[in-house]
Formats: sequence, C-alpha cells, structure tokens
Amino acid sequence: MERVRRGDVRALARAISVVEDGAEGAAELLAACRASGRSALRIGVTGPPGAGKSTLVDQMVRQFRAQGKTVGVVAVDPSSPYSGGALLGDRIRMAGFAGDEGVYIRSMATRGASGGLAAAAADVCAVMEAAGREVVIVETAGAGQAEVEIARLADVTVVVLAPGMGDEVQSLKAGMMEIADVFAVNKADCEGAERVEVEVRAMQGLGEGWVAPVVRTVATTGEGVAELVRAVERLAAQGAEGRRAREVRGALRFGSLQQRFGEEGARLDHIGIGVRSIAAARGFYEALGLRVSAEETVEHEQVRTAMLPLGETRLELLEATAEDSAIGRFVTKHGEGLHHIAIRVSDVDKAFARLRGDGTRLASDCVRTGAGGHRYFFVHPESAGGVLVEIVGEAARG
Ligand SMILES: Nc1nc2c(ncn2[C@@H]2O[C@H](COP(=O)(O)OP(=O)(O)OP(=O)(O)O)[C@@H](O)[C@H]2O)c(=O)[nH]1
Ligand SMILES: [Mg+2]
Repeated sequence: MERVRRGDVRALARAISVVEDGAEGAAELLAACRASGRSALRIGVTGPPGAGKSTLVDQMVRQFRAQGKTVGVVAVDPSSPYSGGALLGDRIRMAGFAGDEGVYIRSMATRGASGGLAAAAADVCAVMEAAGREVVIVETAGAGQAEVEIARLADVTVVVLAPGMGDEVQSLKAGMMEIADVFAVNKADCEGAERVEVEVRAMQGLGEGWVAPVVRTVATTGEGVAELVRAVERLAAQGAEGRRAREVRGALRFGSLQQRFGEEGARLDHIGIGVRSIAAARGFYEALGLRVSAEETVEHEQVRTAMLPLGETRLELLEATAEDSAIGRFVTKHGEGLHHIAIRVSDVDKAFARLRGDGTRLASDCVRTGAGGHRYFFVHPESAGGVLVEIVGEAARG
C-alpha cells in the first residue's frame, strides 16, 4: 500500500491483480485504497464496437499527458473477456506509451468475483486513484446494464459514434443515448459523419433543456480531440450536482425505464411534492389554473395527499399527519420540496423482480398496496440519479 501511494507503477499493477483475483488481503487493500482520500477525473468512454473508442482514448491520453497529468486506462470488454482480439488490439494501439510511467493501461480480465463487471471496474478505479492517477479513463463497448453502471461511476461519459455502422443513431439503444454527457462523432474524415451528427442532435432535440454537446473527431489524426477534452473538463467542473442533473435529464429524455419495462409504455404518473401544509401550498398552483381533483389520507403512510391533474400527469402535494412519518422526516430534514417522481409501468411485480435482480438499490422490501388498490414500491435515489422514484403498477382489477 505504501508503494501504491507513492505511485510505484509495479506496485499499482500488483495491487490491481490482488484486488481482481480476490487474493489474500484484497479486501484490506481495497479498503485502504478507498480510504486514501484521492480521487481522479473519471471518464467513461463507450459506444458501439469499432467506433474508434480505443483510438480516441489513446488521443485523449496524449492531451492529458501534454497537460502533465498522470493517466490510468481501464479497458473493459464484457462480451469476450478472454478472447484476446479486442484487448490485444487495444494493447497494440496504446503501445505508443511504452516507457511513459505517467500512463498505465490495464485490460480487465475478469468480471470480478462477486459484484460483477461494474463493481470490478470500480475496484480497479479505486486502486488507480489511490496510486495518484489524476485521470482515469474506462472504455467499454455496448449499452448493456454493465455499461450503464460503469457510466455511473464516471464523472463524465463520452459516447463515441461513427458513420458506417448501419442505421446508427436510430437503432442505438436508449441506454447509450441517456448516459451520454458528450457525444464524439468519430471518423469525421469518413462519409456520413455529418448525418450522424444531425441525427444525434435531432434525437436530443426531442426533449427540453440541457443537451449533451456533440464534438466531431478523427481519432486516427487527433483532430477535434482537444475540443473533446475541453468539453469533458467543462462538464467535470460542474461536479456532482451537474452530473445528477444530467442523469435525470437523460433518463427522462430517452425513457430508459420505458425500454426496460416494456412495450406497453412506462409513463410519468405523478410528481410528489412534500409540503408543510397543503392548504398553504395549493394556492400557488390554483393560481396557475390547476385544480385539486382528490384529497385523501393514506393512514399507513401517515400522509395527507392532494392531487392536481396537470396534462397527462399530476402533482401530488404531500403533508405529513405525523412528524415521524416518511414525509414528516423529509420536510424536517430538507424543508419543503420535490419528494419523488412516480413512474407507472404495466407490470409492477416484474419491475420489482427485475430491479432487485440487477442490483438496483430499492427503498421498499416488497410491492405494497396503497390507496385505491394501487401497487407500488420505491427505488432509492442512489440508483436513480439522486431522485426518489416510485414505481406504480396499473390499478388492481376487481
Ligand atoms: N478513418 C478513421 N478510422 C478510424 C478513426 N478512429 C478509429 N479508426 C479506425 O477504426 C478501427 C476501430 O478502432 P478502435 O479504436 O479499435 O475502435 P473501438 O471502438 O475501440 O473498437 P472495440 O474496442 O473493438 O469496440 C481501427 O481500424 C481504427 O484505426 C477515425 O477517426 N477515422
Ligand atoms: Mg477498443
């Protein structure tokens, strides 16, 4: 650990192996790394196979080295961890850094003993940070659950697209679109790059508010890479707050929940607002033209609710009937404010099983039945971009 802290590259390599293999002392070593108090700018780079991610990472590394920063690269290949092809390719392309101890490149060979790929990648990042790496870049391919989780551990996620991959943007998984903080339209020297850029911008334009910047790059020559790095640094400067806002925006804009819960279409059911007094809070909304359609008290939640329909959705004002209730504690701790968003899905039990199965942190231990026979559970903000999310099923029949 002492040598890791000093930035000794061989110790860093060994420490990662120990952690990856779950060898003796791995847990202690990892804990010591996490406690080192050091952190890096974490950049996730993902995108379809062959888009030029590794070539682009190589160029980004050059930029950071030119700034005098030390860099760690983690190349993750979830589909074929042992096949060698892509990993070997990465090694060869990045061989240009041989002899520069300021660049340490690691291909992840395992999915990790327990927590899966994302957990294993997080472990490797933690070791690199403890070793004082100032920038850590994680490359993954595809848009599976693992990539989305890896994106969550990055401060900034770059999605690399390139022309010539079929009907690229349209067919891209929503998962990949929503995790993008920056789009790199790579292979800008090839025909079709402009169309890719137009499509990305069009897709993003569907929603309102902040949109991810799009930067054209030619990874093979380095063109546009300085601009890409500047875009990444600008977003990183927004910190955790900015990141959280981008995540929520992405989830809303690209409807990942809809994708995951099926054809019938998840939709926003309501937005829950914790207030001290419904009587005091409703006036503003009524002045806007909203009307309270229903008021009721949900005894077992110790909360009084007022529903105000708003377009396809509604606002739900929540007032605690007891101080020691969920809403009571929320208002005491944070003051009045946005408490949760509720998303309606066609099959709440399936959603519960699925989320529990993929390691999402839930804030309910089962699906509960509320007023009107609605069945619901809560997803912890930690797994939902900092927002408490209620998942509601269709009303019980009969
Ligand atoms: N013309 C052109 N070719 C590029 C560019 N960037 C990468 N390539 C080429 O595209 C091919 C794939 O590049 P990689 O960097 O391996 O792509 P990748 O996305 O990392 O691929 P996987 O890791 O296998 O998913 C290589 O032959 C690169 O030389 C570019 O900007 N222009
Ligand atoms: Mg690659």
